[in-house]
Amino acid sequence: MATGGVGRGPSGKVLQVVAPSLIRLRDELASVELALETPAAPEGRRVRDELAGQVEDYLLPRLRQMDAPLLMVVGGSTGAGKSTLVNSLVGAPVSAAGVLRPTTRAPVLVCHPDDVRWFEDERILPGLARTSGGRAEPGGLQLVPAAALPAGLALLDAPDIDSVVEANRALAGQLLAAADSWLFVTTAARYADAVPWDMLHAARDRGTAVSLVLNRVPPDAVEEVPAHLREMLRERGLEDTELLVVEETVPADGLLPAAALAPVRGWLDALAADAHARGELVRRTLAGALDSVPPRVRVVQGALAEQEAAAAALRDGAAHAYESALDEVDETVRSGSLLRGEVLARWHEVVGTGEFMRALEQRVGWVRDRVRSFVTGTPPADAELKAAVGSGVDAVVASAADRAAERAAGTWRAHPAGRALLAGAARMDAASTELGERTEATVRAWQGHVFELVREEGAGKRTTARLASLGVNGAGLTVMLAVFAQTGGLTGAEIAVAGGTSAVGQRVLEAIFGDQAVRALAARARDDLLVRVRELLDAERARFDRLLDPAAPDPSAGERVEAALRGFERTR
Ligand SMILES: Nc1nc2c(ncn2[C@@H]2O[C@H](COP(=O)(O)OP(=O)(O)OP(=O)(O)O)[C@@H](O)[C@H]2O)c(=O)[nH]1
Ligand SMILES: [Mg+2]
Repeated sequence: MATGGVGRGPSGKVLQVVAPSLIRLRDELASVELALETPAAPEGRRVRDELAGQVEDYLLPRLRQMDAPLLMVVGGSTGAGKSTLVNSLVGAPVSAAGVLRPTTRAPVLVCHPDDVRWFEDERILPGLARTSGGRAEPGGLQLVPAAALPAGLALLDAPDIDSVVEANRALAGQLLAAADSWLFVTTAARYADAVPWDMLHAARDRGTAVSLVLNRVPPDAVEEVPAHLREMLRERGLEDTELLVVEETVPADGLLPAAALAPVRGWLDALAADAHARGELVRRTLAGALDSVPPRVRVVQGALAEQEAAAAALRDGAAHAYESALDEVDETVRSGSLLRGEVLARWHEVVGTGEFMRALEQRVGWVRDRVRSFVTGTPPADAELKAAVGSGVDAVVASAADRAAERAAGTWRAHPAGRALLAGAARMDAASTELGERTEATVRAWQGHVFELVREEGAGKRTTARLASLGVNGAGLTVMLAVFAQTGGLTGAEIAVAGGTSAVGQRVLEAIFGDQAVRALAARARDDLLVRVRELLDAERARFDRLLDPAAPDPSAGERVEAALRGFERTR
C-alpha cells in the first residue's frame, strides 16, 4: 500500500497500549525539573531531554506508522565526507560539502519524490522547520526529493557528531536518536578516533542498526585498513556491522565516481529492493530504542532521588540552624545574663531610688513620683528599665538570628546545590534587614502581654497583696525580670547581692521574687516570649525556604515517574 513501506510492524493492539504509556512517561519526565545543582543533575537533565526528544522525534511516529519509509541518518566526524557521499548517491549537490569545518549545520533529508509526503509534515522531528527548494537555516530541515534514490529509504545528512559547535553536536545526537538506522561515515585516516567509537558502542548497546562507511581508503591500503577496522569491530563486539569501503578518489564536481561509490550504492539498492530486510532494520532499532527507555528513565530517577535528598539536607540544615538559635535564646533568657549591663543598671536605679520599696509601703509615694517625672519630662526609672529589658531581648534575638543565618549559609555552602542557590541570592549569612524592626515590635507586644497578664491576675485576685501593691507597671516589670532570673539559678536575692543592693532592698526582692504568683506569671511570660521569638526566627528561616522551594523537586514527582515507568514496562 504505502510506497516502499517497510511492512506492518507490531500489531495495532500493541501500538494502542505502548504509545499512550510512552506519552504518559514522556509527560511525567518533562515535569521532572532537576533544578538543583547536584552532581548527577547535568547527566540527568541530558538523559531526560534526550529521551523526551527521542519519544517525540522517533518512537511515537515510528510506533504509529510502521509503514513509513526507512530513515537512514548519515553521521560521523566533520570532514569525513558525509555530505559528499549523500550528494554522490543522489547524483547532485543537494547538501553543501566544503572545506570549512564544520560544513553541514542544518540537516538535509533526501528521499524519493513519492516518499516526500512522509517527511513534509511534523510526523518525525517535529521541532525542525521544513524547508524545500533552498538551504535550511540552522534549526530547520531541508527536504529534497530525488528520483535517483530508491523509494522506501530516505537519507538524512547530519551535522558532525563531535563538532566544536555545541549546537551541531546536540543536533547530530537528536538526529541519530530519530534514525531507523545509522550510516556511519569514517575515514581511513581517522577511524581510530574515540568519539565515533563511543557513538558506535552506544548504538550497539541500544540495539540500533548501524552500517559503517570507511571512506577515502588509499588504493594501496584497501586490504590492510579495512582488515584492521574489522578487527577493531570484532574486538568491540560490533562484528555484525556492515562495512562498506569507499576508495580514495578525487571528486569530480564534488561527486565521487560511480566506481568508488559502488559498494555503498549496491548495498542501498539491495536494501531498497527488500522490504522485509528494511522492516527488520526498522523493528530492530525500534525494539532497541524501546528497551533502552527503562534504563534511561532510571538515570533520571537517580538524579531525581539525589535532588530530593539534597533538598531535604538543605531544608534540615536551615531548620537546625534556627532550632539551635531558639535554644540559644531560651538559654540566654534563662541564664540570667540579660540581667547584667543596662538592665541591671536600671534595676539598681529603681531599687536604689527606693521606688519599689515606697510602692510596697505606700502607693501614694509611687504616684507622686510618676506625677513628678511626668511634669519634669524625665522618664521614670521603671520606663527606662522597661526599655532596657526590651533592647536586651532585641540584642539576644539579633545575635542568635545572625549566628543561625551564618550556620545555615555555612551548611548550604558545603553542598553544591546550596552553593548554587546562594550564588543567585542576596546576602544570606546574616539576619535579614527587617529583623531589627520586627523584633522591636515583637518585644513591645510581649511586654504589653506581660502587663496584661499582671492585670488579669490582679483582677482575678489570685495574686498576693505584695505583688498587687506594686501596681501593674511595677508588677509587670518585676515579672519580666523574674523571667530572666527564674530558672537560671539566680533568685531576686542573688541579683540583689550581685548588684550590691542594700540589705533592705535584698529582703524586699526576696519577698517579691520568691512570691509563688510571680514565679507562675514569669513561667507563662517566658513561654510567651519564646513563642514570639520562634515566629521571628521562623520568618528568618523562611528566607532559605524561599530560595529552595522553587528549585526543589515536586514531592510527588518520584512516585509519578515510577508509576509511569511501570505502566510502560507492563505494555511491553
Ligand atoms: N579527495 C577527496 N576529498 C573528499 C572526499 N570526500 C569528501 N572530500 C572532501 O572533504 C571535504 C569535506 O567533505 P564533506 O562531504 O563536506 O564532509 P562532511 O562529513 O559532510 O563534513 P561536515 O558537514 O562538516 O560534518 C570536502 O572538501 C570534500 O570535497 C573523497 O573521497 N576524496
Ligand atoms: Mg556535511
